[in-house]
Amino acid sequence: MKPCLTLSLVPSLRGGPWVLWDDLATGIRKTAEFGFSAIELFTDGPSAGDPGELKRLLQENNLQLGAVGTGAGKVIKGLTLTDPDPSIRQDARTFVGEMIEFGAEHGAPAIIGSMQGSSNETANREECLKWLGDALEELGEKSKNAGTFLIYEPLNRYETNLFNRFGDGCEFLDGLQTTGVSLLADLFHMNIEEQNIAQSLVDGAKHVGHVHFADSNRRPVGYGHTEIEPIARALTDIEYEGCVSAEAFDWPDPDTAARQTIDSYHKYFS
Ligand SMILES: [Mn+2]
Repeated sequence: MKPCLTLSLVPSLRGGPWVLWDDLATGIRKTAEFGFSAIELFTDGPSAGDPGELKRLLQENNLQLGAVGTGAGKVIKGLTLTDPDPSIRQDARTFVGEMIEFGAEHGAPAIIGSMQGSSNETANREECLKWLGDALEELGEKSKNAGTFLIYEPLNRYETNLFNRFGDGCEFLDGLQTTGVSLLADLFHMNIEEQNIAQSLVDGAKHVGHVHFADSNRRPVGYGHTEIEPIARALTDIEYEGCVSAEAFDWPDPDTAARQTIDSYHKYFS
């Protein structure tokens, strides 16, 4: 497994669930110094820093790009893959496609979280699931062809009404043609929705492609009440080899949050 830290390059979203808020060079240097082996980036679009800068910084600091988030498509541009307006859905697909290409340049998958949207009075659940499925088919294949995969994230009930539970996400993926999509196990969302997080990970083992490592209150692991030990054991038992990525608040401050996360990682995974 790879301990991974999150860096937001979008200062207007301050207060969101990312640990570091530095510029790219500082964020990458700090991530390596804290002892992480990967970094997950949240950007406002398909680039970070000057041309060539990200590749150089990752190499210099011996760090992998763990994943790129696509949420800016929704929170900044107002796009989702299930908007009732077909032109907005198309723009959403185009944006995610660009993010896939951006991540793939550095060997990293893109994450579809809030970009999945929700059903509502103007678009019923059945329609939304058809649009989401079509988008995942196309974008999953695009990811595969780019040498990576796509990550779909079930969210808790307050953030989407499409898929909240990990097992429902697994079933949805099983019904798709593409094999280019895996699931994100976000321990914060799962602590709201699952009966037993560890068991859900074991049951859905083949689909686990990324982990968001956060406590019950979205603070760094150790600052909430989620019982991490059985979850860590489940991830070890299923031989999960991907990122364990701190999508957590920078509480009480970014450096302490990063240190708390890497300490928790070593406590539970070694
Ligand atoms: Mn997440």
